[in-house]
Amino acid sequence: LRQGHRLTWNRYPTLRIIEEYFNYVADTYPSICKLEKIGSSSENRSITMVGVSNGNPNNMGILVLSGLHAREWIGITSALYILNNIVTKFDQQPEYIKNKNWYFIPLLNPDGYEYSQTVNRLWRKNRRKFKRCYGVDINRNFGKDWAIDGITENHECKDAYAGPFAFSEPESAALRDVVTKAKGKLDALIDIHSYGQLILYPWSARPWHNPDMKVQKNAAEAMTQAIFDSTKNLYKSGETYHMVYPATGSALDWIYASGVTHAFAIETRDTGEHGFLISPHYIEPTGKELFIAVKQLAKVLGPK
Ligand code: ING
Ligand code: ZN
Repeated sequence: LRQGHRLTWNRYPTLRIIEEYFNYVADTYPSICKLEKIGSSSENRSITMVGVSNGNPNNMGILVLSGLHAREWIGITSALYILNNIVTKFDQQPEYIKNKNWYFIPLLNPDGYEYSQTVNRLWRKNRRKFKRCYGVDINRNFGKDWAIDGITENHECKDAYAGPFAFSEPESAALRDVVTKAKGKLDALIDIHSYGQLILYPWSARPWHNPDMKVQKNAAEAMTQAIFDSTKNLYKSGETYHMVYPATGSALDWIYASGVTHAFAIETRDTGEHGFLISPHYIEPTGKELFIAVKQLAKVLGPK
């Protein structure tokens, strides 16, 4: 299937269709897209990053991440939607979109995704095998304030298990290595989750403000306003710790702490009516509003 792909916005894609789509964009838009295998999952599936760039040496970098949590299917389709809209209409994009280095990792946890598609729809973690249970919560396995709530040894049956040590998992280690390697060239992060309609910034594990909170607050409010102006759909914004719940070892906190000032997590639709089980009918409207948020962020960042 070198010339085509089976990704549509009418249903949630299988892992195979997502992989096929990655190959399709790389084959179809070779002058701006390249695939990088950034790691292998514990069940030995590839973790893929799609880089999109016009090669301008002054570009700032934006990392769009999703699929840390297996059951959050609409977050994954939202990242794919953004990727698709940027690459298929690249020439029509404004300068503040074209002059960025985009790093897309739409499916950081392929093992969990496959399991949630075939066995347990509400699976959250990866599929690492422990004595009693399976799985580490990738979004609790990063090395900033890792397991300060003690959800480590003997907690492997919990949905928010932090793992035996920070970066114990191939998925979080792969992302750490990408961020470390991009050092200084990454300016923003959008980590997409579902659900709640929230734009979140650090800290997640601590109740106090981070030093860049005002900058993030302004950018987050610009994003929620842009979504509202064009869709009348309401997103709220704030610090994860206060808006959601305390969360240790998150990708958001670690990536921010490693120097990415504009670091956000977005919780997509809805506000709880359907939650993780949101109908594929919402893939397109949710993708659209996430693209609006990402465009607004790219605009706020401006050219370097
Ligand atoms: N929510 C996130 C979670 O990991 C979050 C909330 C976002 C925590 C960003 C920390 C950082 O629990 C979902 N739905 O996964
Ligand atoms: Zn999540």
